[in-house]
Order: sequence, then structure tokens, then C-alpha cells
Amino acid sequence: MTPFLSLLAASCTLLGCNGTNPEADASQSLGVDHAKADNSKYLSQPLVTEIYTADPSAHVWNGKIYVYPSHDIDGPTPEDDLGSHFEMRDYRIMSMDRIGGKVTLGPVALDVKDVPWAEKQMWAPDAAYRGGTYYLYFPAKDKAGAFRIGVATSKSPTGPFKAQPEPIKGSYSIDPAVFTDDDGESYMYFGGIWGGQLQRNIGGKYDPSGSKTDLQADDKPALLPRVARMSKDMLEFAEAPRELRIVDEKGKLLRGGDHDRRFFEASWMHKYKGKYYFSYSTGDTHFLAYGIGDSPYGPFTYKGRILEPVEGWTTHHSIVQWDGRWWLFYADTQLSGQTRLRNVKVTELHYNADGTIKTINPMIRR
Ligand code: FUB
Repeated sequence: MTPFLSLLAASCTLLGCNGTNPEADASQSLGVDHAKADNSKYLSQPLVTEIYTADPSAHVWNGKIYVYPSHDIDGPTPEDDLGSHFEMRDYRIMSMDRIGGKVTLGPVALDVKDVPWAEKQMWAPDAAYRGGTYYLYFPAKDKAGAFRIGVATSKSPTGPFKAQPEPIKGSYSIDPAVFTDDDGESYMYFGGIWGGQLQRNIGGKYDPSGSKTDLQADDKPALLPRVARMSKDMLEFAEAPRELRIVDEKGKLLRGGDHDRRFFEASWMHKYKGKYYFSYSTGDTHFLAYGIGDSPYGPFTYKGRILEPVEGWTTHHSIVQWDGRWWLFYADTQLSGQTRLRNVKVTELHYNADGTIKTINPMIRR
């Protein structure tokens, strides 16, 4: 553990994690006595404690760090394999001047009631910036129960955001992640299986009677995430989404039965020393995994794990460079102990000399 993270852990234990909490005692507002809990087994501590947050997409704009998370709520729907219990209805954005510093949690930046086409389940979002406008990308279920991806705009990175009246044409499934390359082109990576409905969108058309999971296809190539280049105005796809190939060291597509390595959800793209790193969650095996490639379209050769399982079922992340160092934003269920109520964290990420990523253990062994 780096000195600053031990300091962060200690200060979170003693003071709560958010020096700017507008609602006074953050831990009490969630009914969690954070000060009394045993937090020493965790590698890092929640960034905010006054609401539950997950699926953090971090970006650096104008020297500040902005984190676009899901806002978890305690809804009435029982837990199932399709994630029906993730009933989020709005987004609130975190910002900080430095990692380890004060975290400011903004007000509601977008509410499902202000998205004309969406009905429910505002899942993992991402954001992008171009030409003076910030873009918030988000998945939600439409009135027919199909996940689509929407976009909303603002002149401020923390919103409020105004949603486009329709979802992005040709979009489906969940977990958009928008990456802008050095040449200025932006790409959206997206998709998720099981509750993310990728297996119900074969050919890009939603089939509600499609399979609930990928569990019947162990010997076939695994379902693949999608990528599409964005239009110049960042509001549409500039091309039909393509499959993003994830292959083993021999160049063969990973199989559906390879649950330790196959793509499940939570796409993220970053670039390190001229190479493209596509990272994702393996879902039911709870790893964050990654592959390296030479193009934003792949193929990506599987290289290993970024994060061992956290407490909680889901794992979802982002990777960002700040102040010359690399950081992994992720989430677990430290505050609640419940799958549906997660909390966002950050820890430093390190590369080996050959460009592979050192695997992180989110639990500190005692
Ligand atoms: O937060 C709801 C869903 O759970 C996300 O969209 C997935 O990535 C998983 O974290």
C-alpha cells in the first residue's frame, strides 16, 4: 500500500471519506457506522459514503478528475441473474482536484424522468468531451424492455445534462465506454451478456425471446463486445457496430465456456506506450481482465487480470492517467454488504516492463 493510500484509509476510517459531504454525517445517511466497521482488510476505501455508487468512469478535464458512476438505490425487485435488482434512476458526478483529496459529489445531473425514450435501469455511464461540450452516454431500458444507449449534453462536466429525444440509432445492450484516440477520432465500446442482453441482439435487433445467458455455448466462440466510431458531433455512430475480437496467444477467439477469460460486460479502453488496452469484466467469475492490440478495432490478445474479485458480484472499472501515474477506479460492497448497493474506490495501477499490468488484489491480507 502506498503511503497516501494508507493515509486515505486511515482518514476514511476516522473521518468518513468525503470532506465535502453536504449532508453532514455521510455514514449515518446510509445507516452505516463506517467509523466502527473493520475497514483494514480492504486495499482502499469508498470515495463517497453519502450515496451508493458503482461502475466508475473516470476522466481528467482541465486538471481535475471527474468520475461518472452509476447511482445505486435500494429498490424492491428481488435479485436475479439478469441484474433486475439494479434499479438506478439518475446520475450524480464526483469531482476532485487530486486523487486522495476532497471528493465533491454533484447534484442529480440526469434523471430517467427527463429522458423521453427511457423507462428504467440507468446502468453504467461514461462521458466524453469535444469542442466545448460534455457528452454523457448511458444505457437504459426503453418501454419495450430493451436496453438502448442514450446521450445527453452539457456545457459543464458535472451537468445538468439534456438528453437527446431518442437513443443512439443502432445502439443496443449496455455499458458504453467512449475512447478518443490521439488523432481525435472517438469510438464507443459497449455490450454486456445475460442482463446486458447482448445474446438477445444477434444481428443488432432485439429479440425478447432470446436466451437469458450465454451458458449454452461453451464450445462456440464467446459473444463479443462491440465498437463503433462516433460521428463528429458525438451524437451518433458513424458506422454500424462491429464485433471486437478477443483472442488467445495463438490468435483463436476465446470460447463461451472460458468463463475466467471471456467478455461479460464493463468495457474500457486506454492507450499505453502506443498500444491499445481493452479491459472488461468476466462477470460470473468476477475478474477484471484485459487484452492488448495495435488498433482501436482490435484484435486484442488476452493478457491477464487487472483485478482479483472484489466483495460483491459485479466488477466494473476505468483506468486513467493522472499526474504521471495510472489509476484504477472500481467498486465493491464494503459499505452495505449487498450486491445492489456498491461504493466506488480508486487504487494505483502499475505496469511491468513488458507492458503487461500487475494484477491487483482488492483485499489486504492480514
Ligand atoms: O450497474 C449495473 C450493471 O452492473 C452495469 O451496467 C454492469 O457493468 C454491472 O456493474
